[in-house]
Amino acid sequence: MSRDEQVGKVTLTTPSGRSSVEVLQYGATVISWKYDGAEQLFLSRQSPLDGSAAIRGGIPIIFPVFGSPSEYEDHAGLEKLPKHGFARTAEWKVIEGRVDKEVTASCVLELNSVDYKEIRDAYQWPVHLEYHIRLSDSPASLECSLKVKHLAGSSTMPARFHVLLHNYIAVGDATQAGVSGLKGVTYVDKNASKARVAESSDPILLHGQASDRVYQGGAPDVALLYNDGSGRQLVVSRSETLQDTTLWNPAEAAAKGLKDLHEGGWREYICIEPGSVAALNELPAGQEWVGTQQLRIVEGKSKV
Ligand code: TA6
Repeated sequence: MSRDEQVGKVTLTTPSGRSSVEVLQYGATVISWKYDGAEQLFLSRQSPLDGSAAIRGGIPIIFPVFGSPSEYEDHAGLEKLPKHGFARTAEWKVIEGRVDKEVTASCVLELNSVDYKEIRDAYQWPVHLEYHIRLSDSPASLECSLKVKHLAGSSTMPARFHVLLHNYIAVGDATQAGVSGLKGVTYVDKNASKARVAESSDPILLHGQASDRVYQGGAPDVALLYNDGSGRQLVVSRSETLQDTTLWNPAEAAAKGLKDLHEGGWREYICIEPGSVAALNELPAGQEWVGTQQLRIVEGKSKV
């Protein structure tokens, strides 16, 4: 592991050199994951990386609210939070970095909500967040694990929160890529305001259509099919605690409204986002919650 304390960046590289990851302490945001030199994550060329605004790309951590609090009838205790909460725009601290055995590299970052007045003012529950990032060559994978501890203190009421890992997965062409693994899972279509439909097709092919769907429950393994002739896939798996899956791509029209997304950037990614967002988690004082995802590269069988 190497650290650039100047810009608050941690770089992890496996001993073989085949895999590397870059994490900013700003939001504990993974902004790059390379395997054999190929970038697996999307990062907008117009995204600020200086801490002035949320990052458009990589793996933003969404906590303690997904979307805007006003979207939810019951948003007690969350009303002062910004869209997607505070975790993705807070300055996290690095706890440790280690290279264990011969195939992995890892680091841990933490965030104490009580350390920041603006967080204390917006979120009444004192929580300690610990984010473990583990990089491996075999299998070629990136594991992200978030632990939330309710520190009790003044407020002994259960801490209320959503969690979501907002993966921007790089694709050659989002209008050709497919998403497999969600067949039969009911979803809320946020573009059709609350429509509930069970997914009938597999794979899902967006074909350049906007998608903003929250698939509820099941904690399925979801595969991104690049459909670029290589047969390669990226499989997103997760713990039962991250049981929901958001599938998002704004498509061309809505992308024009995203000032931090470079021209045509919407075609270069699909967001597959494991989360616990269909209902608020209620964590009793003194207890911990852990959610883990794994992104794994599966090489194509047919080398076309
Ligand atoms: O990924 C789902 C979503 O909630 C979409 O509705 C869209 O707003 C996206 O997150 C990006 O949100 P952001 O605040 O980063 O522009």
